[in-house]
Amino acid sequence: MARSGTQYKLFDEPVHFKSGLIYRPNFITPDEEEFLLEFISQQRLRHATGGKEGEYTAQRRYKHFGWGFNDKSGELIPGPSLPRFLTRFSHRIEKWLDISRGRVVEALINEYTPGTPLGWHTDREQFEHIIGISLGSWARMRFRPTQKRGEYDPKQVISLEIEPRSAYIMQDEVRWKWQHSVAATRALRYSITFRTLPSEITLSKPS
Ligand SMILES: O=C(O)CCC(=O)C(=O)O
Repeated sequence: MARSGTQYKLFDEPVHFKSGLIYRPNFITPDEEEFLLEFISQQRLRHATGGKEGEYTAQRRYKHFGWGFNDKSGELIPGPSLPRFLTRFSHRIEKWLDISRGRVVEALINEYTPGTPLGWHTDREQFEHIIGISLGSWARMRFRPTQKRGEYDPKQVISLEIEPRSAYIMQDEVRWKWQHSVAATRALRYSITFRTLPSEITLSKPS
């Protein structure tokens, strides 16, 4: 399922990669997946845009909840708490990361209709941990160290078939010094990307 020269055998135990990536199958149950998909079907999703000026529309659709950041200054902007249908999962993530309640402050629902890719990128620096939950169908997600001149040692690329109901954590190197991408999906897939506050930010009260 994961290829980087090594074949990993995945059961329900988390798989820890040296780069700081953690992959965990069956993070949520089939009933929870159904519950989330039902809520997502009630949301108005928007098409993502790309290019420097947002001049093209991507196939991927999304909806954002919680904290955001100022595009110009880059500062974090406090936002509303996550909606109730997500908090059961954000609290489970906080427990998994062993961080205090309320530190998962952002959630992004992504929709990938068949054939939708997500290009190589590193997430914006305003948030700390990145945690993704997959829903609906499989996807191939890839991770590679960021290189200045685009020269990659193919042996360093981690290619992971991420299953529905699984979760991954990006922290340490894979979070800050690597890029990740999603290959064009074969079937309809949703993901929810949760992000945590940087540890230097103190929350006055749990959200
Ligand atoms: O669909 C995924 O799991 C990846 C999402 C992602 O890379 C992002 O939201 O930045």
